[in-house]
Amino acid sequence: MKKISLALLSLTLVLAVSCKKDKTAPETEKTVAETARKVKVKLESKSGSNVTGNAVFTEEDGKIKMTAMLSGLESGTHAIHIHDKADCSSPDGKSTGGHWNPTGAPHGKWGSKEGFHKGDIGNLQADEKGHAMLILTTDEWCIGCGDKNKDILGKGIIVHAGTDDFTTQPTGAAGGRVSCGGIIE
Ligand SMILES: [Cu+2]
Repeated sequence: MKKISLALLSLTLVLAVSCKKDKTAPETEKTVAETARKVKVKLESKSGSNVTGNAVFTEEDGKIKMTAMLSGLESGTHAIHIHDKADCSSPDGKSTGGHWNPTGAPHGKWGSKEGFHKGDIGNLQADEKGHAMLILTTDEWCIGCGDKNKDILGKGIIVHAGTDDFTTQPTGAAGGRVSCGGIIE
């Protein structure tokens, strides 16, 4: 009798555990999908240019991947930065303020030992058709984590007419602002 009830008990336990597994598995997957954040930013032309495009930020393995695609550029090298505000209302894009620089670092090349702004993405290359694409993956940013040194929400993307020289303070002497997009969910 003891043996039978023990066997029954273990069978019940096995059933209970497998039932629980079946129930929780899909819920776990749902949670992961809901926390992986993604923001798509539309860039509008500024300063009389025809430069438009988009930038997509996605969270992957604790890092943020940015994919920016632009068209309507003059062929050559153009600076791209994250500026302080998501406000693209002014015709020259200056409503976004200066570079996003929460850590008070000097302007520089992304990853530089001497320091760089959190918004110092760098330069992109436009081909003869005026198209440019740039991919950056970093753990220096987050989407909506609330850490003021990392959170890109509420900031703005600016593409410039000229090239970032990585040395002129605090702008990189990149010229006018030809495209703008607010990083807003
Ligand atoms: Cu800039």
